This record gives sequence, C-alpha cells and structure tokens, in this order.
Amino acid sequence: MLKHNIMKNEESGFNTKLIHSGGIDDQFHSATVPIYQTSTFSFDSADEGARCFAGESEGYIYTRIGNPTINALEKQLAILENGYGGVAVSSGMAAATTIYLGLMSQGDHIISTDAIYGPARGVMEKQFTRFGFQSTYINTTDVTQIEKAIKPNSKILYIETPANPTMDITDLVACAEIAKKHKLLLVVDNTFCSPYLQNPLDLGADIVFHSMTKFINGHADIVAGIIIPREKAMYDKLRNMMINLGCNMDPHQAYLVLRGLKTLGIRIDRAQQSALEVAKFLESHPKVAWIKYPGLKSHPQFELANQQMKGSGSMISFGLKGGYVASKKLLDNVKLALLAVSLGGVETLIQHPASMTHSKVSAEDKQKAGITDDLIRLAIGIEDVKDIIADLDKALSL
Ligand code: LCS
Repeated sequence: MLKHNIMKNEESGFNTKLIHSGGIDDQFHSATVPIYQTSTFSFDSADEGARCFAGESEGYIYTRIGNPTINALEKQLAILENGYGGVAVSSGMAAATTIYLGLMSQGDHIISTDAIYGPARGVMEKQFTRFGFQSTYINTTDVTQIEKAIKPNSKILYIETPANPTMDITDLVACAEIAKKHKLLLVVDNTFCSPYLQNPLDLGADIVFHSMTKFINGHADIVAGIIIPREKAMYDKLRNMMINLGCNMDPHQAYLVLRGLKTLGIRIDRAQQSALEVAKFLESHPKVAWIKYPGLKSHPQFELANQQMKGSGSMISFGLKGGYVASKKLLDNVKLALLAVSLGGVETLIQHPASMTHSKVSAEDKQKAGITDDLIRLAIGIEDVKDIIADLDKALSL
C-alpha cells in the first residue's frame, strides 16, 4: 500500500498532512511527487483510449485535462480544505474567472465584498457585463447589507476575508446562513489565510479558492490558483470549464507548489508571529494614523477574526498621519522590504494599493471600499523581525 495514502487519515495534524497527504503511486516509491512534464499520454489500445475519453477509465489523456503531478497537488489541497476535489488553474485570477464563467449564466447576479482584489472586481464590472452578468459590491462586514442586495436573479455570494487590502473581516457563518436561505452559492477567496488559518467549507461555504501564488507556494517564484468545491456536481462543472477555457496549470508549476506547500505551517507560524510584533510597533509609532491587523484588539472585527481564523496572518494595512505624501516617502525609503505587489512569500513586501493593485478601481468605489490614498499594505516575510522593524523605523524617521 502506498505510504502516503495511510497518512490521509483525518486524525493527522495539519503539518503531518502537509508532508504526507496526497502523494503519488509511482513505481520507484519516490519521496516527492515527480514532474510528469508531458503534454500527452499514450493508450495501450484503441479501446483503452475510447474508455479514457468516455470517462470509464482513470487513465491520463492530455495535460490540459489532467496530469499526475497536477492531480497530486489538487488532491492534497482538497484534503487540506476538506473539499470534494481540487481544480488547479494557471493563476488566482483564472480561479476567479473560471468560477464566474462556470457558474453564472446570462442575466445572473453576483453580490460581493467591495474591497476585494482589484482585478477580480474589474473583470466582472468592466468585461463580463458584455455577457449580461450583473454585480453589486458592498461592505460585507455588515451582513444586513447582503440581504438587502439580494435580487431574484442573485446566484453567487462572493466573499474575500480578510479583504485585500482593507483587512476587513466578513462573518462566514452568517454568510453561509444567508446563502442557504436564499439559495445562493457561497464562494470564498481564502488567499489571505491559506487552509492553515481558515477553512471556509467547514464554515458552510460551497466553494473555496486560492491564489496559490501567495502563501501556498510561498516563494514568489510562480503564479497559480486552485478551486475547491464541497460537492461533486460543482467540481464537475468547474473542471469542465477549466479544461475548455484552457487555463490549466503546468506540471512544473505544480511541482514547485507541492514543494513550497510542505512548509506552509512553519512559514505562516513565523510570519504571523513577526506580523504581530510589527503591528504593535506601528500601532505605537507617533507617525502612524491608523492600523488594521486582525491580531490587534483595535481591529474592528477582532473577536470575529478569533472565531473564524486559526491565527491572525501576516498582512497589515496602515496609514500615516502625513497621508499619501508620507506614505510615498516611506515606500521610497524602506531597504529590506521590497516595494512590490503580491504577498505570502518568504520576503517582506510593501505596496500602495490605491496606485498599484487597486489602481483600476474608480476613485468613488475605492473611497466606498475604504481603499484610502494613505493606505499602505505590508506583507510580512520570515526575515528576523528585528530587521523588519528596524527597516520601517529608519524609513519612518527620514
Ligand atoms: N485573490 C486575492 C485575494 C489576491 O490577492 C490575488 C492577487 C488574486 C486573487 C489573484 O491571484 P493571481 O492571479 O495574481 O495569482 N493579489 C495580488 C496582490 O495583492 N498583489 O499582487 C497580486
């Protein structure tokens, strides 16, 4: 019996599952999942080929449809998120668009958190209107607003929590109740937490997805995404859409994610421990006007964060008393933190959402969503925390 399969045991701890769940049944008993760098797979016979295409045989056909390295990653993420299966895709945006196109029909309506990753909103409001998709973006931290936004054609409730970049937290259990009552599909972008810190399917969501570019891969060297539905019917629909859109992952990309995934727990443990120290440093700094970090009591949803997340994560948003001018000065003067978008890697990154990740969101929508001009987003890495703080301290003093 394959040793990796033994470890699929639900009793295993999360870090044990990171190392031993998933795996692959290869003839040489390799400790890691090999890279099946092939576009196609040969059949033993014409009958076997026909059986594969008819779905009567589990054999591989073509990498856009399925590949052992990619499938190993999909299985492992499905285990970690307690879902039916995983659909790996080429990026986090491919995950969002596969969900939109796979589950919405002409005239359907989506309700979503207003402060979400900018392009995930932009594509819906600026491009998918051509296909008759309708959308309403609201502050989902106030769940009463969700019920008010529901229309007869509402199909999906799409939540990002913590939200990028405001760090606002939405109550997933309350959302699941609303979704169930109104027959909406609850989709959760779990990128900021990873399955280590939050498991939306366990809280009642129907579909969870990730930009694996971030914590899951963790090393800032690839772009990737994954969708994990709770049930087979949804999995089949999304897998089919991914295959036909052609936004599949590449086997080498999957190998790198499998490799990064093994250390997800220890990377997040360290980064979030540092993030709390950095957040406390910023909170007490005279030049800091405000800060939002789920691990600080000052966060408006501190209690909720404690209930639905297993840790506070490593993302911090804050503003300086000198507004945008002071923010720009800080961004130009940090030396250790890289002035770069993205997050969830081993290196500390700093960026200005209003002019970078969320620059395409209209000024009015940015203001409504709380993406203010002074907002600086910090993604804490795993460097020595004293160096991260010293870097910020020095840059703030200039
Ligand atoms: N969802 C969230 C919450 C994200 O932060 C991102 C990317 C995506 C989806 C899309 O994933 P991708 O296609 O890039 O893999 N967030 C980015 C950010 O905050 N800075 O750069 C990219």
